[in-house]
Amino acid sequence: MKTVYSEDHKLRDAQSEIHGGEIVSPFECPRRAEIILGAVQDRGLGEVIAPDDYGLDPVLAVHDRGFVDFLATCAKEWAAAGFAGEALATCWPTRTMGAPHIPEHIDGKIGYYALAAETSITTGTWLAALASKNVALSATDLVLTGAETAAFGLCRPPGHHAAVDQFGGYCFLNNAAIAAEHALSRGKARIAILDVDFHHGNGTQNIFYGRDDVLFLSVHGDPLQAFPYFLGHAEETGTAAGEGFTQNYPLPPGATYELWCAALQEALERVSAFAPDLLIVSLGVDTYERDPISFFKLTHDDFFDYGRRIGSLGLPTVYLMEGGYAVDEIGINTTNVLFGHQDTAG
Ligand code: OKP
Ligand code: ZN
Repeated sequence: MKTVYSEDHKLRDAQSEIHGGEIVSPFECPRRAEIILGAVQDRGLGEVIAPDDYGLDPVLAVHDRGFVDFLATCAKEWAAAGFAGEALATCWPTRTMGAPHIPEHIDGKIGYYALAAETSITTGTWLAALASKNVALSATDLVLTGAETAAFGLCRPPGHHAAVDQFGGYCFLNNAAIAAEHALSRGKARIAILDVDFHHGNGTQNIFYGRDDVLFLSVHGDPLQAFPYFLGHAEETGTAAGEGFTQNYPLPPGATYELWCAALQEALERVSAFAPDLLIVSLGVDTYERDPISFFKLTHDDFFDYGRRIGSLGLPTVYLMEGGYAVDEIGINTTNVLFGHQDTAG
């Protein structure tokens, strides 16, 4: 399987994350991608190639124009306002306010576009996010052109929390959604997105919630107990034409692989019944037993096992990297899924 990778991920190198009331060094760090790349090369998964540049059109097919402009200029505006630190949201339009206007001051504007406070915006963030969506699109094109039956986009920063006009949870542009929309624009009729990251893919769900051409399925920590806390419940199944095209599988703290795998099997049956032209896997390996911010208990072998299950569907498949914060072991866990896939898909 080929891997698409861009060094530009390194431009996203934030120093601050709000965690447990402290400012800590971010869990989502450049070393994550370096370790995954190392495992891809050391284990001989396949060729590693650089992405093409797809410009902004595929981004604007998914995200709001004002949001995109905000991401591109936020760090500059923050510095121009006289703030010394990295840009962080501290004020939101909350449940009692609505948002009748978008604030002009960057301190308010960042709150309007943020879905959480932990994620800072730095000067390199926008270029890294652009490179990450190029990685996703290039990996998708490897499969769309028929050159490959599966591909791996080593995206960093991740994307699945980014909504039409919101960033947060370490995500800025929704790589999986951008890839899905791109596949539709290239003549594919039905896309399935399977999100196996520990956290619910609220952004992806938001983007396709009213649509019947993109099936979204997510297995994740129960939002009553885990980030993003306000979306990802089992009763969220889509709206209007999209009714029945979203399915969530929230699982409780300490869920075993047996339980996790039963949910995955249900999701895979839904994928098969939908008969998509393309399967996009939002691949987060923060389901790992030693992940520092998650509560599932998957082992190295479990990643290989579920990769086999996904591969056995026999679908054209694009894996796009999302989370995973046990950095020393992120490479083995990620490549185990990809080798598992190859084991059954051939
Ligand atoms: C990104 B991805 C603060 C909770 C916020 C953010 C987690 C983002 C995960 N203590 N944590 O889905 O792996
Ligand atoms: Zn995650």
